[in-house]
Amino acid sequence: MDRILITGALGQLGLEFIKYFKKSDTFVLATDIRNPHEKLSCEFEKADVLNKERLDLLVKKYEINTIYHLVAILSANGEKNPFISWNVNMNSFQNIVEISVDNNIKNIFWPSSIAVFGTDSNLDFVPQNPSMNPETIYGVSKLAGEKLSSYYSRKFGLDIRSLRYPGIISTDTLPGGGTTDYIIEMLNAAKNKSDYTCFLSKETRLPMMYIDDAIDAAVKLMSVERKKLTISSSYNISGFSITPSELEDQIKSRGFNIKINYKPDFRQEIANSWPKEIDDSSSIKDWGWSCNFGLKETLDKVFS
Ligand code: AKB
Repeated sequence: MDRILITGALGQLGLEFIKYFKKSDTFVLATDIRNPHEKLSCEFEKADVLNKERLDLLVKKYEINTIYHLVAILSANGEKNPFISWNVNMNSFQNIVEISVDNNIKNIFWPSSIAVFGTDSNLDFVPQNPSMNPETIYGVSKLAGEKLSSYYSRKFGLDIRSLRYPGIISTDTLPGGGTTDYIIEMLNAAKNKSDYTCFLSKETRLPMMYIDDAIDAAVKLMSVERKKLTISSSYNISGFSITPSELEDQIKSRGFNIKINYKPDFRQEIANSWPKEIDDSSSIKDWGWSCNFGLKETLDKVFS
């Protein structure tokens, strides 16, 4: 039986993983540096992943055998303080690896991101393994994490599995400090009948994915036999791609009378260094990835 620790559990992905695992009655210990706003459907302990001793105690106390390590400072927030971002993203990862080695935990899920790519990665349709020179500290830390995952898996027999997530769309649980956040802000503005000022230009195409696909993909990847996996760093996955102006049209065609202004800020430069479309053929081939929510299905869910 899996006994799962989720770090950064009160973030966008964490809350959805908790909901998912509840359905199968899997034991989950959620940790975060904040307290939850409402009671969670699993165990919760307030803990900072940078505090290795405390996390180690919790892992022992709850007999954890699988870790979903979700703590990260995302792209836009990372640029405001690169040193803090590197510290949180890398040292938390390092602590998780050390704790896993010390407690004989093999199974780890750790999300990477489309932020690992850069302008020389063939951004129109980014392959699994192009040249990668990320332009944000978040992307640099995710790429370093990918390299460390491969290294630690070889060195210590860990089984760290990872996906390069695009922007993730959920309107109940919100992300914080990312570059793809505009899509959720615009959708929520439409639902709340308020105007919206978009921080990216109209024509900025970025890959996105509905939250249910993001969760299903991780759970599926974690359940596949190791020998089927040919990639030890992180897998490309893709949902659909969209620009802010295409999203505006979609929202209006569904009868929402929203006024949208465009005022690109520093996040535009980040978006310019990210993929427009993703080649996820390795995920399809190795572990049977398929996306259930295209643009239409995603918007149907959001506005249901
Ligand atoms: C961000 O915008 O920073 C994240 C990501 C794509 O990893 N949503």
